Amino acid sequence: KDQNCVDSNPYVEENNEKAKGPVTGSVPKGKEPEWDDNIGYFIKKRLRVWCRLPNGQWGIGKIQSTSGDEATVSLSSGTVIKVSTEELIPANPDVLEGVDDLIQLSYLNEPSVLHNVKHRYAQDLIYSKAGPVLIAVNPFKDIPIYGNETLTSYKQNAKDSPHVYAIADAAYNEMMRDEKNQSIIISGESGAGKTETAKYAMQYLAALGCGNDGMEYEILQTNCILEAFGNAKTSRNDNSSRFGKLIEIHFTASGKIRGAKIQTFLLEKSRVVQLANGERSYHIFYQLCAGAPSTLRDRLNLKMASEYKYLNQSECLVIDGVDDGMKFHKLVEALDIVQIHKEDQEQAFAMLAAVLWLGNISFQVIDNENHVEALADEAFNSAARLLNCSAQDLMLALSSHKIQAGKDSIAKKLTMQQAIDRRDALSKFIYADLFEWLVVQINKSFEVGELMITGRSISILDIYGFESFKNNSFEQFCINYANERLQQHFNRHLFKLEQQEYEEDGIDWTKVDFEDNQECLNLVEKKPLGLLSLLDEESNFPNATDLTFANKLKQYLNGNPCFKGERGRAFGVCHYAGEVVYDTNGFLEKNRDPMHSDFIQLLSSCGCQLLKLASPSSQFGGSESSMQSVGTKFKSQLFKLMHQLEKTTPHFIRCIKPNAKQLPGQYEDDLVSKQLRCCGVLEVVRISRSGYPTRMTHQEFAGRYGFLLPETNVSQDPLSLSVAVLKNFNVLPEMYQVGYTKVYLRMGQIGTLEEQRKQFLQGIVGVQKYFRGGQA
Ligand code: AD9
Ligand code: MG
Repeated sequence: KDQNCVDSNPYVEENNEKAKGPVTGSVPKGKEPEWDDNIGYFIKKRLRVWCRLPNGQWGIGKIQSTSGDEATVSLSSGTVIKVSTEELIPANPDVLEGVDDLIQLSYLNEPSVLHNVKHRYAQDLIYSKAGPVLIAVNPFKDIPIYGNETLTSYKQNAKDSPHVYAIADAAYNEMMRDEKNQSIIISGESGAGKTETAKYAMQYLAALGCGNDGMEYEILQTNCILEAFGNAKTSRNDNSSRFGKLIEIHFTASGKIRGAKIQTFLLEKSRVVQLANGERSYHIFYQLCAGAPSTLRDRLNLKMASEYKYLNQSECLVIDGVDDGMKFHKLVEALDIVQIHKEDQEQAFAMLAAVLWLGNISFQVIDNENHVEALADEAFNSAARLLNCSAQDLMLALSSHKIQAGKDSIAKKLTMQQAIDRRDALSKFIYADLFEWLVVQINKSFEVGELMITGRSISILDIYGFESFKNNSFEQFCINYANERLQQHFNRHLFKLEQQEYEEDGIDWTKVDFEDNQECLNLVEKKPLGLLSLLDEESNFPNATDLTFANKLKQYLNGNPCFKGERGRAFGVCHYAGEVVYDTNGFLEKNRDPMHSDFIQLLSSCGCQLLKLASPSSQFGGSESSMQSVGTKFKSQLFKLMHQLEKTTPHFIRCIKPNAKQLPGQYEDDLVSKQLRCCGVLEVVRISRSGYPTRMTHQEFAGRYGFLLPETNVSQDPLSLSVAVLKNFNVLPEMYQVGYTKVYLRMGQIGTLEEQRKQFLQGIVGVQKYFRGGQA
């Protein structure tokens, strides 16, 4: 294996523990004095290195001396420490401090990457490139890098530093040039800034594509609406998206916006009825309670948020710095702008109020078999009235369960817990349908015929990032599976792009293999012995439990290297971003997501037009998809999404959360490095780096190093000058390639040339000083 490749790079390993194996030593054996054969390390006196400090942080310093396998390092802080040479990691020359693109780093290793991103972040340079990928570190404060002025600079190509605008600009230009659909794929963990980034991308595209009809303005308003209904405060993010979203923006041949289409994925329904302490339900509930005008309040019999059990259970009703009442007014404005009729708005608010009142319904035991019945109190009557159904029908739906016996149906009474579960299921059902209805309405107002065939669209994907908590359930499983799919898309494209450049520039290039996550996808998707299939199978057994499901997984999946059988109800999956242990508790029920036929009956007999109109895919239609399990439906949704994205030219943005407290100016090294590793950024750079990470046009290269040649022929063209430089400094043939337009160097090579250049320039300064001294 080519020892110059970074395959053995330590930062792909778990944690920032001791670096093992050659890091980025790119100096061939026997060639340079600093290559120590015994240690296999690139060590040299005065070489800048990174080493782990006793407090676990990385420190930068210079090697003073080495003795055996111990080095004395003088740190930049002035302290001198002794470190095992094995633990030393080469640092980059000063000239590479805070480079725009990580790929420019001579030495690519964890501390160098971290330092570079941190160095930039400290100067509010929140964006960096990792090859073709944009890295965005959440500033948690407003920085003046958005808005018309910056926007115009990017539009006019006056600026090209890494920015979400630059990505949107590239997508737009490529779309116009190639007439090919584009996509901007944004990922990162919760609170990392995906949704904000997506909005800035939309803002830029709206500015580029603004026409006379104001459609761009309408499109931007959808963010406010979908955030009200689909975002909530969690412990990680005050405005956390609880659904995935893909928005396609379509353009005319002259580059003006002509329409849009929004697709959403797997809304977290459980949040409507159950909250963790300190978290909130969907913003819209609080906005409605705080901001509804008095006439609406009367019509909906609306109380304060604190009076509703669904909202007050978590002891968190407000968000610092957020005025829910004001947000409600903005929401109504946005609903007006996207042309949702006032009557429909009123119906939607009525459904929300109905859900809140449903949560307040309580039950009383009515017989000695512990069967219950809903109390016909204010909550019950308000809910029935708002749903526009008879009290009798609602009572029946909440207190009994209809069982089909041949042609007849028998109503079976419910116990307390069953009745509560049923009430909550109805609430979730209504809310999910309302959300779906809303998306359909929004899409109606942007509809412009057959959209995907235009070849002039940009899709922006803002999906939930990889999650690994202490306790992981079905939701995390679905989210991580989605990320696994996206990761595959990411890998494939980055390799393709990388290799395409070499091919186009005439570089002799052997295809690089990459860390394929197909095995993990097989584990989830394979039929009949994959996680989802087994889950469906078990979900269909009436007597199955979470434990029998876990056992079944262990029985059939143990052979897959990505599967880890754990004790009891748990099982582990080795995801591309790390191993996650899932608790099967609730998997079957969440996967079945029973669609009580009684609800369908109840709601279709009631006067709430809105839910009936929801969408063709709505549960009311009893379509095939409504018979599918949640897991299977999600899988086919993802397949459709990938298929759609596959037909686009992708642009990737990876958002990074620099601290867990959502505070500005705090950069936690470990947290950042974990994310860079998890979301695969380090891997991408590593992949990109295993080729020729340094690329300079012939002109740039000749301009920077040409003067180092003992004899420079000024008339020489940049190409011959470049080749002369490479020859003169004995850059080995396997260390570079010269393409039609650029010089390609292997990792570490530029450092050597830079050093020569520095010495040369220092020499000149020295001579100048000497002469000045002489004159004095
Ligand atoms: V989640 O997976 O939906 O929970 P996101 O979407 O990744 O998450 P979000 O975009 O909501 O995170 O960002 C969280 C918060 O960070 C925002 O509410 C802002 O307060 C803050 N943020 C994010 N990006 C920026 C930015 N570019 N400038 C300023 C930002 N603040
Ligand atoms: Mg979000």
